[in-house]
Amino acid sequence: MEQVFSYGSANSEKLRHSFNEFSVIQINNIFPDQFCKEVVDHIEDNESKIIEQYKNDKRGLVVEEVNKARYIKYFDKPLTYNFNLFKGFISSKILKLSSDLLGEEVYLNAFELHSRYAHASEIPAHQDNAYFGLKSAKSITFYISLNEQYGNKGGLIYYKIPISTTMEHSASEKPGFSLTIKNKSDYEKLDLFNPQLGAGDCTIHHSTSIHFAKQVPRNAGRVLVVRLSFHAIMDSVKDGHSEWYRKMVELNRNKLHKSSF
Ligand SMILES: O=C(O)CCC(=O)C(=O)O
Repeated sequence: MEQVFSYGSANSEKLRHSFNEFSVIQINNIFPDQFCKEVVDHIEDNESKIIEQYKNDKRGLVVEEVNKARYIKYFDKPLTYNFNLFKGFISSKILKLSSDLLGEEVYLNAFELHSRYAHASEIPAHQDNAYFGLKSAKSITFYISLNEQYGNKGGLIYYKIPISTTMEHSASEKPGFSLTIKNKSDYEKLDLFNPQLGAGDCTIHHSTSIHFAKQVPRNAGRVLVVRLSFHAIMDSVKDGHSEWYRKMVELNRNKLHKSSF
């Protein structure tokens, strides 16, 4: 079954079928190259200014130092920072795709800018709903690449698994991603989907999709990503999730602390 589509080339039933079967699909050319380039140029030209402006927002802005230069790794306020530049990403085509694929009325839960650059650390295999803690896992994520991005150069790689298969998570030993699937044997024999993304292409994954990324090789170029997640209006967070998650973050910190000695 097809998993890679060009924007507008397939009807919603075909897209949903593939999405339900694999929990991730790829849509090429969802945004024009020129728009992506404009956003990348703006971020790169104004990076120090953004870092200075949001320096006290420890949760909303994560900065990493590479070769003595400071780069945005994660930023959760692009819409507040420059609504005019980013508003194109919350257009009706994205909203329509999310409610068609999820089969639910949705709301925008998060709009973030992510960046992967040479040496960036690996992302452990996880399902997003372990972080969200939604009762019905009714959530969908658009991962829109603003540059070329490949799985073997540190981009996201997915396991092919039908939606709604839920795995147990525990604290990871990696920085930036506190959770990982507890038992490797639950997923490691599954087939992989390794997206090859150009600027303006995206993957769309369900919150039960299993995905990970390898460390970015030192010769890889920097990749910027706009990541949007939508939750179903009817879904809500499980009782006790926040306490469980806080405990996992604590365990993750302890593991990181131990491994730095
Ligand atoms: O680029 C990243 O930070 C990884 C994002 C991720 O794992 C996700 O979209 O669920």
